[in-house]
Amino acid sequence: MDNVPADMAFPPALGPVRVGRALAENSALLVNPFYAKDPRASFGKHVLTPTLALTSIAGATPPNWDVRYWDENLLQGPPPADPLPHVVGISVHLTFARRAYELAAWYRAHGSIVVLGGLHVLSCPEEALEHADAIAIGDGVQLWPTILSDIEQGKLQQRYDADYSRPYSLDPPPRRAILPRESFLTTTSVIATRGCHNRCGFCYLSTDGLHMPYRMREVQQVVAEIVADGQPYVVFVDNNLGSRPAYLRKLCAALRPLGIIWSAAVTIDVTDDPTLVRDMAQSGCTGVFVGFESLNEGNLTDARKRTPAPVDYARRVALLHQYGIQVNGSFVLGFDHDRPDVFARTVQWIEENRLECATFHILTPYPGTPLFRQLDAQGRILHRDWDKYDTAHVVFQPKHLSCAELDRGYAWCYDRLFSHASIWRRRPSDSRAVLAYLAMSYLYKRSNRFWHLLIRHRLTAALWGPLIEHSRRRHLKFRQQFDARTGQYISAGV
Ligand code: B12
Ligand code: SF4
Repeated sequence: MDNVPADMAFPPALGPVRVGRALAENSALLVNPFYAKDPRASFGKHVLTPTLALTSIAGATPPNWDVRYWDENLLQGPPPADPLPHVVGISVHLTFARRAYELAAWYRAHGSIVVLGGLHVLSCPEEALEHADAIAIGDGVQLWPTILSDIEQGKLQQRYDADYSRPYSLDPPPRRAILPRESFLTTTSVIATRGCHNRCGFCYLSTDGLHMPYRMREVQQVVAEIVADGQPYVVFVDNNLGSRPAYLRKLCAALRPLGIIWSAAVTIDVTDDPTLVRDMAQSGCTGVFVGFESLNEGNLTDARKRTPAPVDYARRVALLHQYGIQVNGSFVLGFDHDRPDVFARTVQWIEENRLECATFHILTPYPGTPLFRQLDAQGRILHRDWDKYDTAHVVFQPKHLSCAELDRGYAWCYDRLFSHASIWRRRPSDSRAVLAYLAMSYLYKRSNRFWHLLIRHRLTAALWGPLIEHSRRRHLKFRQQFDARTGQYISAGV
């Protein structure tokens, strides 16, 4: 943790318990707990856009309840307790489960009612129940109004269950007004679809008991949310926005007149039809996050990932680039077919294909997934210290690598990716886009000290706002040129 400022390595102190504080009736506080930042990745990642979990829960809060939001990762200290919230709702992921339980104990000791929800509660309900007055398993938007109503009537249950089969369009819009807008690059995180046509063995979507069929929201609902938030840059947080190409095409048609720019996670098969890629670009898509996972076909087969063959990845990346869409590739390291050469081969491929950005993840068996069961049965799980299940630590015994090799290789990949040489090698082939690419790369990837200052002083939106607006204008200009004549984009460098 040498390169991590103390307030990004450790959670804020909670202070002694003071009983007898005034309790604010019908007030709910929604908390996103602290997690330690990875010194190898960009500190800017957390403030790119907020998670939709808490704004969605806020959107489902009945009007007679007052609701507030606190994200400990915005470095503004511990969550408020004066006056004491009547109910505290905490989102729990496995990487910050320990902190979530600490917060739960602290608020309960003061006298608040604590409700825990989120992915880890679904994976490990018994564990979560030990720390809460009630747990919400599955879709919190359906459960939250019932939980609050039961509290009002003094008949709170310990456990509430909902699956994800209800039509998605019945959900109320998330309440983004509760967010501290100055702290995020954009507050418009949006979700259009839920689920994925794949079920990779390592993905949380394969968790036991998680029934999440693919669901799409009405395109006009999505557009209305984007317009209401009024930001130039929109981030789709869907697991895979491209699972249904016909839906994506319809969405693109509706986004096009808005003049915004957007990015989303998709699988690489979105490039099966080049006209879909064109539609994405013409509607403002300037970047995609693609889970390539591995360049080794055996690994993809083992993970049961239905995907085009890795030998065809390069052509598909080139197609996205041709339409001015930047590619942020996600790679998982430590699969059973990975040997010590996996690190250099992966980074070399990223450089050869000029991926503007990449993220690396050490293979992590999330509890309840087929991968966890397989490694557990083989006696390869090293421990159940969930804090370390953050894809930056080795938590299982790899097959053809030692734990130390995997750990060193992962660090090497990031060091290499963020090096001047690699940033330069991956510059866009169109010289007009190079300057914008370099500015963004250096600001995002090589400015962690600066990010720390921006986050602490709540300057993220103030600094990035003009850059985003500049990118949007450039993109619109290129789009006009494209529409008018050339038939081909050059990178807008967003
Ligand atoms: C946005 C996002 C982020 C953002 C967070 C931004 C921020 N400012 O907080 C950033 C980029 C920082 C991020 C980072 C990471 N992320 Co992330 N992220 C997401 C993403 C894409 C969207 C989350 C979201 O908004 N979902 C939509 C909401 C509505 O769904 P939900 O969170 O499940 O919430 C529902 C229920 O769970 C429940 N619920 C949730 N909280 C609560 C609370 C209460 C009180 C109640 C009643 C109910 C409830 O109700 C909600 C509505 O139905 C998800 C993938 C996805 N599509 O979910 C991955 C995801 C959550 N991330 C994941 C991972 C692994 C990470 C990283 C560890 C990866 C890495 N190494 O960098 C890091 C580190 C974070 C950490 N240590 O925990 C995994 C988690 C896997 C797991 N089993 O825990 C996911 C699922 C991606 C994946 N496919 O694997 N992430
Ligand atoms: S393609 Fe991505 S989102 Fe879909 S199941 Fe696989 S890892 Fe999960």
